Amino acid sequence: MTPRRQLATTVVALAIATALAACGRDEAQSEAKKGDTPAAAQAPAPKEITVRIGHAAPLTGGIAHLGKDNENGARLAVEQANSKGITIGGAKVKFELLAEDDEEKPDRGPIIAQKFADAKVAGVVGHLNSGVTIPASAVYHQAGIPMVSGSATNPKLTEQGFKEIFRVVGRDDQQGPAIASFLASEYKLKTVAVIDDATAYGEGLANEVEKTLKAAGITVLPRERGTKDTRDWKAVLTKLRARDPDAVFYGGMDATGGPLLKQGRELGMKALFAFGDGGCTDKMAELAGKNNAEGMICSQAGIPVQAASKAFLDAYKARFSTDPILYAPFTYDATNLLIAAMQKADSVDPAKYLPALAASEFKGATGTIQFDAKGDRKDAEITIFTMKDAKIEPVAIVKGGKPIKFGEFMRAQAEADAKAGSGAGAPAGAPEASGKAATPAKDAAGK
Ligand code: ABU
Repeated sequence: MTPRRQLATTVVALAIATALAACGRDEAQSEAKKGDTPAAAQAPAPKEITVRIGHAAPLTGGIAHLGKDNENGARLAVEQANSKGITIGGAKVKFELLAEDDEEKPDRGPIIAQKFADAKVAGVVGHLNSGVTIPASAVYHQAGIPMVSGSATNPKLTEQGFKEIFRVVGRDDQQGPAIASFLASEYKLKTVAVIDDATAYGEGLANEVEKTLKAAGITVLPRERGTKDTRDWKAVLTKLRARDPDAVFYGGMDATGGPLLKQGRELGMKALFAFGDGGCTDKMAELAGKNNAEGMICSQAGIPVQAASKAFLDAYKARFSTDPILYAPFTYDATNLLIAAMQKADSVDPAKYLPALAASEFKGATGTIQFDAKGDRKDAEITIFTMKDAKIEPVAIVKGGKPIKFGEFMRAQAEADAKAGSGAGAPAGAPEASGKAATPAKDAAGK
C-alpha cells in the first residue's frame, strides 16, 4: 500500500469510527452528520442531532380549531428554538415537532403515546383533552417521557403520582369554584341547571361547579348530560325550561356548547348561560349567534390570551396570520419549558432533564411557571369572561382563590415587569442557556 493510499484508508476508518460513536451515544434522537469528507474528519464540525417533541390534540372534528391553536403554539416555540442554533451536550440541536391528531378520542391517547415512545420523542406537549391525556399519561409514565399539557384541566391527570406529567394551566378544582363563586356573588341565582358532556373534563368541571353552587345555598337541578358529539340539545333544554332556572352551566367544549346556547335561546330560555374553558371562545358567538351569546359568562384556567406577552402575540400573528384562540400561549410555554430544561441539564435524555423540568422557574409568555410536587402549575390564574360584541372579554382574574378586576391585574403585572426591568423587545418565553426564559414583554398598558 502506498503511503498516500495508507493515509486515505486511515482517514476513512477514522470518519467511520466517529460516525459510529455518534450514533451509539444518542441512538434514535441523533443523526450523525453524513458525508463527512476526510478534511471534515480531521477538523470535525459540531455534531448535529435531531430532537423530537411530540404534540397531540384533535386536528379533525368539532374542536379541530382548538387543536390547531395548541399545535401552533408548540410549533412556534420549536421554530424559534431552531432559529437560535441551540447546542446541548456539545451537539447542535434541530428540534422536530411530531404532530398527531388524537381526534378527541380517549382510546387514541395511548395509541399516539406509544407511537411517540416508539419514535423516541424527548418530550410531549399535550394532549388537549383531559379524557385523552389521562389514559395517554400512563404510557408516557411507563416510557419515562416528560409530558406537559397546555390545556388538560381535570385534577386526576396530576393526581396519579406520575413524575413525568405536568400541566401549565390550572385545574378544574380551581376553575369550577372560581366561576361558580363568581356566578353566586355577581348574580341573584336561586336555581341553576348543570349539564355536562360526559367527558372527564366536562363531568369533572360540572361536579366542581355544582359543589360550589350548593355550598352557596343555590339549588342545583338534577344533572343533565350529552356527549362530546351532541349537537341537538332540544330534549334536554325543553325539560330544563319547565324548571325555569336562573342560570345554566355547561361543562363541555364550544362545538357542543354553541348549539346548546343557540337552542336554549330559540326555546325562549332567558337564563344566564355559563361555560368553562372549553366553551370560552369567540367561536361561541359564531355557533350560537351573536345576540344569543351576548352576556354569556365563561372561565379559562389561566390568563386570557390578550394578557400573554406581546412578543408571543406578535410572533404568533406573524407566523400564522391569525390570533391565538385559547391555549396556544400555554402550549408555547410548555414546549419552551421542555427545551429550557434540556438546556439546563445539558442533555436531551428524558431521565437526565426531567429533574430540571420539575424544578423549572420559567418566565414564559403566560408569566412565571413553577411546578408543585404533583406537576401542577403553582398559583395558576383563572380568568372570568363575558361575551361582548361577539368577543369574550376578561372581567376578573382569580388567583389564590381571590378575584381581582382584570384591569387591576394587568396594571399590577405591568408594574411588576417594570420593576423587574423586563425589556419590551425581549423574546417572550425564549429559553436561555440558564434554563430560564426572558421575562414576558407586555406593553406599557399591559395589553
Ligand atoms: N380544559 C378544557 C378542555 C381540555 C380538557 O379536556 O381538559
